[in-house]
Amino acid sequence: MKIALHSLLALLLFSLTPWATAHSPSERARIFFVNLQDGAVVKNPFRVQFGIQGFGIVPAGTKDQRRHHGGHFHLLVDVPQLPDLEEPIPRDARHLHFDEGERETILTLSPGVHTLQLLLGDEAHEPFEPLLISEKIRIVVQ
Ligand SMILES: [Cu+2]
Repeated sequence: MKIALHSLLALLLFSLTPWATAHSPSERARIFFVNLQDGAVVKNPFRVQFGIQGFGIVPAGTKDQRRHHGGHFHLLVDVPQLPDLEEPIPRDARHLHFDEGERETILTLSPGVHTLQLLLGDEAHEPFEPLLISEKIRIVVQ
C-alpha cells in the first residue's frame, strides 16, 4: 500500500512539475507589433508583423520538447475584454490563430478605428503563465 502511494505521488509530481516550470516564459520575454504603432494610419489591405523576444515560436500542436520554449501568435482584433485566460483562446473572426508559427499577416478591416493586440498561446492554444501579451494598439483604417 505504501509503495503504491509513493508511485502515485511520483507520477503526480512527474506529470505536474515540467508543466509548471519548463513551460513558463521568462519575465523578460515580450511580444509586440513590429511595423505598427499606436495611432498608425493604414490603407487596406495592410501587413501586420509580430515580434517576440526572449521566447520562441513553434506551431500549434507541437508535442516534443520544443513546446516548452515557444508558442504561437494570436491576434485579437477589436476585442474589448480579454478571453478567459485559463481556457483555450477562442477561434473566431476576432481571435485569429497563427497555428503554423506565422509571424505576420495581411488584414483587411472596415474603415475606421480598430484595436489590435497580440497574445501568445501554447500548443493547446492556452495563454502562458506569466502571460505573454502585447500592448493593445489603436489603428485607423482609411
Ligand atoms: Cu492558437
